[in-house]
Amino acid sequence: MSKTRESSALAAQIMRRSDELGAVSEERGCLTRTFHSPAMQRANKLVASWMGGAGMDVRVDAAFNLIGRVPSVRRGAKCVLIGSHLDTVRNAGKYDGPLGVLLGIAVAERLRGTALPFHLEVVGFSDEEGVRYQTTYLGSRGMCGLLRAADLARVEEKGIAKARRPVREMLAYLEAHIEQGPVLEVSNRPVGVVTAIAGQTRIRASLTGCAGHAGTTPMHLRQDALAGAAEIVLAAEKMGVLATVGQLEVDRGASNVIPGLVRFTLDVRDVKDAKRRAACAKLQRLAVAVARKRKLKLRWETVQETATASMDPALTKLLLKAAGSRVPRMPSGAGHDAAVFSACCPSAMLFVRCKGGVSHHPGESVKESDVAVAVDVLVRAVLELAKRHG
Ligand code: HGY
Ligand code: MN
Ligand code: MN
Repeated sequence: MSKTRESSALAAQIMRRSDELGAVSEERGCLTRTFHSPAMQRANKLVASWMGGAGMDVRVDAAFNLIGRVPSVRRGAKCVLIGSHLDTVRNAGKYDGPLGVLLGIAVAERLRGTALPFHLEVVGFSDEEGVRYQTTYLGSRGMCGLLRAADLARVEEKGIAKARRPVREMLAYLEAHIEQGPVLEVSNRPVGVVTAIAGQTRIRASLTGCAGHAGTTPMHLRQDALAGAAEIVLAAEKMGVLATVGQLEVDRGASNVIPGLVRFTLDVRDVKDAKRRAACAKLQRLAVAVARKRKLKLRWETVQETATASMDPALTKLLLKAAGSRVPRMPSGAGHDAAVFSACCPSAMLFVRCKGGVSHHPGESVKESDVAVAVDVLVRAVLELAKRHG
């Protein structure tokens, strides 16, 4: 079968598998898979069967990352990893994460029988989204030995730090992922190459006022926690960075009760770390002022901070060559496990066009022909790496 025909067949298989995997959820009627949930364990089992079918040795590490490996015959061989995540946000699309893992398996299938001078590993990370504990990258940071005591204090699964493996054995990390933005669609290109991954700060906050009767408490005597939070939410829009309050809940709220306690999250992003940090500090000062004015108690906790991560220039150039140099190069506003690996080994990312740039939404979709292009690009990149390290 010709190479492109083979890639088209593999792309069709990836689309079928995306549908099957997309049905593995912990919520009825929508796709949600969070760290170490029964649904994640079912997803690992399903993807493990596909890795096994591609002739890979399969294991799950102590951080519940799923790892498929095509061993090299070379003594002391290092490892090229192709990875992405298998966990999802709530009410997710089926390609954010899994597409990169399925593409990795397709590369292993395409290169079956090819002697490589390095082990080829495909990894499905267990927690990139950080939905369960608000800490992202538990899987990839566990593998790279970058978990902090604060992370372990927050999780039930204390053994995840044992997933650590020597980074010196990692030759390169490649990640393919839907773009989750409009650039490739606007430039009518199937794939693009990532230059850098924007830094992000995740904050958990709460405001405590005083619950009270909606019908008898005069407005000027209220300590309304939700009204205070609303001031902060609107201020976040004016910080000049990407700022999102994705979760906000009134503790035991009721329509006729003045909100006494509100918990909310803040997600702040910018490719310029100093700008992001300054925006977070300004927002915190504003929140303190709002709390003082309204006689509320503020709790403000930075749960997670990841600096902007540049992709490796040489590996990115190799990926560009494999993709054909006319492909767009762009930063990623979304976080990816490649941001973690960039601290450990040369890392590069391939973006795949997605319809309307829609993501973190069930409407996420990709074209099969673009997936076939991505298979070809990744295969060429791995073969080029093999030539250079042969
Ligand atoms: O939030 C993000 O950027 C990614 O989807 N975890
Ligand atoms: Mn995501
Ligand atoms: Mn993702």
